[in-house]
Amino acid sequence: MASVKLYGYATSPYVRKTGCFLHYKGIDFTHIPVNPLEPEQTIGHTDGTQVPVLEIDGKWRRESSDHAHWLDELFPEKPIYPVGHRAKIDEIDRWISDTFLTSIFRGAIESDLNLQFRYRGWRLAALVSAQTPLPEQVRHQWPEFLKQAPFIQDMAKHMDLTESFKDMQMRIISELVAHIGDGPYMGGLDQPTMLDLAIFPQMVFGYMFGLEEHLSAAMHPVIKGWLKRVSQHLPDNPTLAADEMQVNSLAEALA
Ligand SMILES: N[C@@H](CCC(=O)N[C@@H](CS)C(=O)NCC(=O)O)C(=O)O
Repeated sequence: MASVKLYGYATSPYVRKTGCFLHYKGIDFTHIPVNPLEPEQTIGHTDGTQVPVLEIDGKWRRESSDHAHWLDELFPEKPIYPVGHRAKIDEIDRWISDTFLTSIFRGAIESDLNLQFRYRGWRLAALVSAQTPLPEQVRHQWPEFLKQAPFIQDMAKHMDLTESFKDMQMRIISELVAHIGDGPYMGGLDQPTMLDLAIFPQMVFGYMFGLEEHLSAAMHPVIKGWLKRVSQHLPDNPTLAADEMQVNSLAEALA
């Protein structure tokens, strides 16, 4: 049996995305939590700090979308990048990478470190600390760390910050609804693909792990129906965050 390791912290949307590829395909893997302040302890062999890193039988790769392609090459069952739909998948995947996933960081880019942002940052620090314990002082300063993180500042350079945060969120939700269309899965496909598995964990993470009080995405009937369908292909906690940190049940929110 292949040795499959996924290195990363569960607060990274990209790590959750690769985690869902593995869960969906039913591949047995080990999640190796990475301490974001001391990544060299776990991913020093990559000579870098970026996660997720997927390692299969000693070979490793970065870049979450490439992970989907690589996994299908090595484990063809339950394809998530099916031949025959690749042009459509590539197109929507560009939207996911350039627009949807980067939008998750907009709050860190624009927030003025108000109390709401600090609570969010502290909760994220607690989620990281559950898997790679962080000193109390570091947890306390997590909101500041988030704002200063070079990779987040780099993302800001590629965002249209003239569009308000609220307008951006509304636009992205309507674009997501259009990509789901009549479903059952994104792009009108009959089975989940890397597209659904990239978005799903991001939509549920905040609610399941105490960053949001309500599963706001489920207020839209199209998104709620799609969340229900995708959830049936994944474990109860597909996010890689520690089970003991879960505060809300997804199944109840989707009932
Ligand atoms: N395009 C990459 C983005 C990965 C990424 O931005 N990861 C962040 C965590 S959310 C990271 O590792 N940042 C630290 C760094 O780049 O040093 C992918 O899809 O895997």
